[in-house]
Amino acid sequence: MADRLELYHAEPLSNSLKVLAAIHEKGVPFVSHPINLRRFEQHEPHFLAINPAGQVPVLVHGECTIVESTVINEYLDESFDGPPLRPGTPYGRAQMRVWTKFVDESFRPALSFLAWARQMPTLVGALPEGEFERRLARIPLREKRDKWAMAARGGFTPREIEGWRQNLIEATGRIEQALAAGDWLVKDGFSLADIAVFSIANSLSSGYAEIMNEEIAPRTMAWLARMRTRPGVAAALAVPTPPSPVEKPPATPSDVSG
Ligand SMILES: N[C@@H](CCC(=O)N[C@@H](CS)C(=O)NCC(=O)O)C(=O)O
Repeated sequence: MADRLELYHAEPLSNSLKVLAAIHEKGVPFVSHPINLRRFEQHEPHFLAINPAGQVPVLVHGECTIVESTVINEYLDESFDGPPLRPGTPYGRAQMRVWTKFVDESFRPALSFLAWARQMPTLVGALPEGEFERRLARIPLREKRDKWAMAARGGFTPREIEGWRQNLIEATGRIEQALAAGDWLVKDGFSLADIAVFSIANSLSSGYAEIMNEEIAPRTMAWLARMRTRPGVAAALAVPTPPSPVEKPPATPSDVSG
C-alpha cells in the first residue's frame, strides 16, 4: 500500500499556495490539514509536534516529514507520477532553481515585510489586551518573533519599507523581461519556477496594483491569467481561507502569514 501523504498548510497564499499548486498540478491524492495562521494555530503544541519551527507548509509522507516549500515541491515532483514539474535538462533545472531561490531570498521576503508593516498593527489591535504579547512569546523562531514585534509597533523604517518596494518593482521587471522569451519563465515549459513566482506575484498584482499592472507588466498579467486557469492552480486557489479574528478583514490579501 502506498504511504499516506498529508499536507499541513494555510490559506492559498505565499508558501502554502506554492505547495498547494504543485500538489494539485501533480494530481496526487493527499490529506489536507488546514492550519489557521490568523489564530496562530501554527504555534500550538499539536502543530509544533509536527514542525518545531511553527511554520507551514509541512508535507508528511509515511514516516518522512518534509519542510521548506521549495524543497517540498521538488520532493513531490521527484516522488510521484503525474506531469513533470521540473525541466527535463540540467540547464533547465538550473534556471528553474535560480527562480525558486530568487523567490525564497528576495521576492517573498519583500512582500512579507511590507504586508506585516501594513497589516500587523490592525491584526494586533483586534486582539484582546496583552494577547499579542502572549502569542508572540510562543513563536519558536527568534528572527520571526523579532520581526513581528517590530511590525506590530510600526517599527520598520521608511528606508526599509522603500527598499522592499524597490525589490518588488525590480521583481516585476525581471518577470516581465523573462516572459518576452515565451509563455513560461523557463524556456522548456511550465515548471516549479512558474509556481514559485506565481505564489507571490498573484498577491502582488492584487495588493500592490501600482507595482504590477497591465500597463507596466502586460506579459506578466497575461501569464498570471494563464496560471489561474490551469486546473491545478485553480484548485489550489479554491482552498478556503479560515476565519480571521479581525472583524473587518484588511482590503488587501492577508499575506501577514509569511
Ligand atoms: N522558508 C519556509 C518559510 C515558511 C513560512 O514562513 N511560512 C509561513 C506561511 S507562508 C508561516 O508559517 N508563518 C507563520 C509563522 O511563522 O508563525 C518555506 O518556504 O516553507
